[in-house]
Amino acid sequence: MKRILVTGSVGQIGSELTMELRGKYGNENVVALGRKTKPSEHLLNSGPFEYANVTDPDSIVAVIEKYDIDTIYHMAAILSAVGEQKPQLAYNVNLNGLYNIVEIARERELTRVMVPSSIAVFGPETPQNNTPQETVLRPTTMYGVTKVAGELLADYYFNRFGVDVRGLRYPGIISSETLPGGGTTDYAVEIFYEAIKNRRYTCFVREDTVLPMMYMPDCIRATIMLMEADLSKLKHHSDFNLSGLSFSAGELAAEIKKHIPEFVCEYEPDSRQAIADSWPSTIDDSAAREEWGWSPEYDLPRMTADMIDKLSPRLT
Ligand code: AKB
Repeated sequence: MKRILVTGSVGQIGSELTMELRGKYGNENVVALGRKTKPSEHLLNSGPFEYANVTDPDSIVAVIEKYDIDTIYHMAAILSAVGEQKPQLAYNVNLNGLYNIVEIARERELTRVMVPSSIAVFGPETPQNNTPQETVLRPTTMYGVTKVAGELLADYYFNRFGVDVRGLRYPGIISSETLPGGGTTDYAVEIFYEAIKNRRYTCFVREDTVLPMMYMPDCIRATIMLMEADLSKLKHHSDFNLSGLSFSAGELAAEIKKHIPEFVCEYEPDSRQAIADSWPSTIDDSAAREEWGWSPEYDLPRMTADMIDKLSPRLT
């Protein structure tokens, strides 16, 4: 039986991933870990919840021992925009935190570890369209630097010590349960909340900014699919390109307008525009498709309709 620990369980992906894993493996077998943010009642009451800090390995080991954990989904991270405001914090949480997790996995011979990466590993010198799996990794953000180093560290632990670490380069994730915190792609979530509540949104990237995105159900499915994939079929481990859908901020606003005709979107690019401009527009994820059968289910119209259906009753 798998006993799973989810770090960053109060965050955008962690909160929904924890609930999905609890449904799949049993509530008592999935331990949610937070640092200080209060978890939702749902998360708190549906299974074990503990506070610990990924930069303090002893606090993690105590939880692993208490629950006899053999698998970790390591979702705790500082995202790109906050990472540019607080680069030292991003380095500490993203890189020292990851080192602690893979080192604990090595020492305790854990079965498997999920270490998310991001499209932030790419930079201005990377081909922007249909970005290949193997390509230039020269990011210009601290977040990107920690993600490139994290991929290399994770692959090192696999090759050198046999720790089964797996990871995906997440695009921007769009979801209706928990708001993202501090990323460059957050506008693609905020726009729904503001369109439903106020019929207006001021977007912090230009109308023609195209970034790779993914709807949460696809994100959760991809994450668990990779973790359950047959190891003998994997040629890559910690750095799978992952594609869902790509659209410009203007195309997203136009799709929302089909459901909310009064919606008005304005554009006032801020410092996050430079980060967005350094990332790709579309991603080639053929390695994920070939090695573990990945294929996304949501396109822009389906994702938009589902977001509005889910959020409208809560926000109006
Ligand atoms: C961010 O915008 O920082 C994240 C990411 C693409 O990794 N959503």
